[in-house]
Amino acid sequence: MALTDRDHRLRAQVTPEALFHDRRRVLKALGLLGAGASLSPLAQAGLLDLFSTPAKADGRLPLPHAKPAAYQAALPLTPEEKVLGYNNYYEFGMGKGDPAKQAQGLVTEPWSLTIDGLVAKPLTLTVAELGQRFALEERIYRLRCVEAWSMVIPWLGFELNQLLALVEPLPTARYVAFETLYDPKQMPGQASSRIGGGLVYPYVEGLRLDEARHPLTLLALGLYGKQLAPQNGAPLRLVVPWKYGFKSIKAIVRIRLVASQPPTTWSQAAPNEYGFYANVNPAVDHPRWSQASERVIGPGGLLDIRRQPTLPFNGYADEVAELYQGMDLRQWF
Ligand SMILES: Nc1nc2c(c(=O)[nH]1)N[C@H]1C(S)=C(S)[C@@H](COP(=O)(O)O)O[C@H]1N2
Ligand SMILES: [Mo]
Repeated sequence: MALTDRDHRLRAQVTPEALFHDRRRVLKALGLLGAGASLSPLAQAGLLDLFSTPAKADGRLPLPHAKPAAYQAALPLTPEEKVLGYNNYYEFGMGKGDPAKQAQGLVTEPWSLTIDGLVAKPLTLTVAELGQRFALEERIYRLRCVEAWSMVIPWLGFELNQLLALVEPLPTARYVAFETLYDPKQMPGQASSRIGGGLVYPYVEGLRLDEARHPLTLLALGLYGKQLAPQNGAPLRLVVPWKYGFKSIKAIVRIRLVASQPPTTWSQAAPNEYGFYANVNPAVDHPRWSQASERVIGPGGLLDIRRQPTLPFNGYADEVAELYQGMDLRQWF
């Protein structure tokens, strides 16, 4: 799908600055910029979005990349300021605005990634080497959080499959395990359960080998044409667009090929609420809320609070449904 003229116009119009001022103007007109105004919960969510916005330039370097037509989805993008300001990253706190504030000091360079386990050629590469070895592509993907909000993000990355091919998985390898940096000095949530929500750290995730090899599965080094910001998982994170966002693990230091299903952080924390597969599925509700629809964090202003139906496999069913043929997706949620 190529970008239409309308997509280009949409993109050009929705600069972070324009959006920010527009929202302030609306808030002012409504008298909501003073303290104490009473707001509906949904409007409050919009206000929280506003106040979680990082205002200053962040020094992210541009990354050269191709724009393959197949991945330029004609979807309204979530503005960059919202992608940078509304995050889940419990290593830096549980509030949506915490990572943008608390992660800025994270040292992301130099950074090494080790790929080992059941492979013929284990390998350690720096992120700089990864960037040299693999050509980056821009891929516009939907991101659907298990909390029932969604974004559309232009990632920069390469297919994880390319990296897996390099290390040559052994026939006994059936799963891939991922691990975030463990450094409680830099990641305060790892040192304090009050900040980090009591998860077991380092954050770990996993995929079946065929999921990891699927062409949609991306190792991302950037978004919106530039390096990842710390709050989005710099310097290197996973993106698996048909699964709930918690599968897309940030700040990866190790990828291990293994024989059996590896433990994953959220399914360990609450096994009845978060499964290993975590495929986006409108028909299987979270025990505490419906997954039938989602709140769109899109280009709209404060008062444009939209919900849309959740799509099976987050809209990627044509590409990935075959991976799960014959599986009961209620059981393997
Ligand atoms: N290490 C780590 N990775 C993580 C998380 C986290 O808390 N720690 N949160 C996950 C969740 S729940 C989501 S929705 C996405 C959010 O990515 P974003 O903040 O870049 O939008 O990151 C995922 N990756
Ligand atoms: Mo999430």
